[in-house]
Amino acid sequence: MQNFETLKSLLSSPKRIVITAHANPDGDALGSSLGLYHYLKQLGHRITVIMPTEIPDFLSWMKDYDQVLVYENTRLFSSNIVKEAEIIFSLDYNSLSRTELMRSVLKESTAFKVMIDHHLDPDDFCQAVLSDTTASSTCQLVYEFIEMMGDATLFNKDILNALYVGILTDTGGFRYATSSRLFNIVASMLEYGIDNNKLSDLVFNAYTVKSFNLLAYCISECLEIMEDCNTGIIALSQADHKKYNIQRGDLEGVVNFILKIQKIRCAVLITERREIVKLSMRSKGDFSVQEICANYFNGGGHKNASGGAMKKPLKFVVNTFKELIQTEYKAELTKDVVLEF
Ligand SMILES: [Mn+2]
Repeated sequence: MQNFETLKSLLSSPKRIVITAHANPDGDALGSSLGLYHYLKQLGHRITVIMPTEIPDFLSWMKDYDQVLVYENTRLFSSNIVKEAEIIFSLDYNSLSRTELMRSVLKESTAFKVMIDHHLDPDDFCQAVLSDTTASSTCQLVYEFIEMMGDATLFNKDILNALYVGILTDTGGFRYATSSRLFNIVASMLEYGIDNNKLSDLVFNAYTVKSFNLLAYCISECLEIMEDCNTGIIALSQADHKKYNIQRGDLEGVVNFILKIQKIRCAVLITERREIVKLSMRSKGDFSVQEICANYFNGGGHKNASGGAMKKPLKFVVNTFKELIQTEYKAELTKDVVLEF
């Protein structure tokens, strides 16, 4: 970790600390933030966790969920806390743009900034950086950070439950982005008494009736399969958003369902918002949606999970995507994959 010693000495006396993560926080963003919060609290710091936008309801059982400030609802109050912070942690994002409306107040802050993240191509806005794209999740990196600090004795249930959530969500329940390094960490967590069954149930069996019906609608009415390209598309219009009263988080995980179809290697969820059309892409194996998002849709992320956006009408974006797949990626998407075990 870059500048680790400076950070360590800063943390050796009580500080005013702000922990942030990306807009539309997911299990990894919230889990890593709360995990770090429960750790730093034991060192005697004054810590505030601030998320740019609303945090998902299905994680409301997490310890100190109600202590998290949502910037979009508390702008002035939260801005003042950011301005007074001596250390700011940026978790699970690598570019200030990912914090949306928090961007400017974070940019102006003179606090010592720390990035802990696992996305590709980090921007240069932090003094201390723990960026590792081979890590399953930011939660894994926070676990390793606490170990690096020499504080493994401070691990407790609050920290580990929170970190386990992000490991579960970012690996899809240990289906991808795993490694022996991760499983060693998970083994230590289980030895500590973390309850995998209970946490997996809370994280993965968490549909509301509304979001479950919405998923059914997406699959039955909006799914289009490009069979000759092993690609699946779900596109939702503004009218769909109105009709189904779609809120932030309601579409969480929908895109992953497309990959459950045999042979599908590339999946995209395209949603039309008020002024922008957003794309959320997933892929299997070596096929990189990060490249597509970065090159054509002003975005990025991970090889197998990326996002992008375009200020164009929905139809235009859908057609752009389809054309791109047909002309640029068809060969790669349909080449035989030899399965060897
Ligand atoms: Mn993550």
